[in-house]
Amino acid sequence: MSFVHGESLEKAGLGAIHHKVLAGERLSADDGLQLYACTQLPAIGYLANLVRQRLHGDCTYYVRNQHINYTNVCNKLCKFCSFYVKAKDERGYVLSPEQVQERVRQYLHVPITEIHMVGGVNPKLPYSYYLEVLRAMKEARPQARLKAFTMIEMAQIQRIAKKPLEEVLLDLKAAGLESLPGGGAEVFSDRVQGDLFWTKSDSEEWLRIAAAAHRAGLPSNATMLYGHIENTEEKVYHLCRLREVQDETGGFLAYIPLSFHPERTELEHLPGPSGCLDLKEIAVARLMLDNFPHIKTFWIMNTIEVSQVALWYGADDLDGTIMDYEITRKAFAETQQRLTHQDLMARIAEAGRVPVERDSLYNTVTPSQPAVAQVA
Ligand code: V47
Repeated sequence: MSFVHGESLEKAGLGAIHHKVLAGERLSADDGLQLYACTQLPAIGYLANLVRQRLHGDCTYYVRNQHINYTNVCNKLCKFCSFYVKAKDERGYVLSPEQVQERVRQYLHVPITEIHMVGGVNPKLPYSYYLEVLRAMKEARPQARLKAFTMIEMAQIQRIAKKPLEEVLLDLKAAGLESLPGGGAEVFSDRVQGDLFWTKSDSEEWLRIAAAAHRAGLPSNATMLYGHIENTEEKVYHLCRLREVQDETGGFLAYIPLSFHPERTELEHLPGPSGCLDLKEIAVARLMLDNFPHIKTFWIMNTIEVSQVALWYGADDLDGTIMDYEITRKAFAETQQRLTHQDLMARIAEAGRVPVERDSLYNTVTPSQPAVAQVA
């Protein structure tokens, strides 16, 4: 099926959206609903790829990164999460700043440029802990960019700091923080929140903290967790609110739709999203989020194969080599949790795209001499 002359797009009911995409016009919330309702997945992918090509050509970004989870103790009790434990659980852990530093040192032989650190909301941790952990990482690996703490953790850090958010953000920045990951947004819906994550900050609070971080010079990512009990209207609302805040701050770097994995969660009875939905989320996001520079396919959750296809459905970023990803490790312990640098480049090339190594802030990393005993 060829979309080039637009007849197939007309047949798929996407003619008007096609015209807007060609003209670079913003899509409306109704357009978003129409895209989600469309069953012609390749047609949506074709449109998303027009935007992707315009913005990035064949470039596909990846980062050499390490994930660290400083604690799994969390008081939020989200039904979709297989990572957290309650305060008294014997499986609970908190890494000391020294232990976090040790984790960083473990991979000093690998040319990692980003450390992505998040954890549970653990009210036992004092304000000083967060600052010390950042300093410890920076000391061990001064060149790496620190991307840490979701908006939900930020709300807890401010609570414990008992200071205005703006001051807290500046303290964390002075301790080495350079950007924030996009987690904790889930779905901007009171209905879904009431059922799945009722103890967390609501959507407006998440957006308020993100905007404050952007104003403090800390860019962030944004996510949406899909494939559980959310509906299409809620997803379109989520995308539109992100787009509005991005119009105000310009601080979002990438949007990452997160494919829900029900295994070992309280929602284990749900089937979880299909690969087709994974691709649709990427494509609809690329079309709706016209002011987001990057759309990331998080291969750990989407699988590397679906992610390769996603590079033709609007995604321009694959995340990274990812040393030690814990959030869904329990859910799919058997699957591969890391790809070497060579693997990742080969997978991008196999998909017909051009690999470009980037750092956290999307600066291009120029290839250096391979490190001795390089594994990623
Ligand atoms: O906020 C929790 C989600 C998020 C499950 O910013 C789950 O570069 C699927 O935000 N199945 C954390 N998802 C991960 C995250 C992230 C990942 C990669 C890159 C970036 C970035 C951010 O994971 C949580 C939650 O929404 N999550 N449980 C689950 N069972």
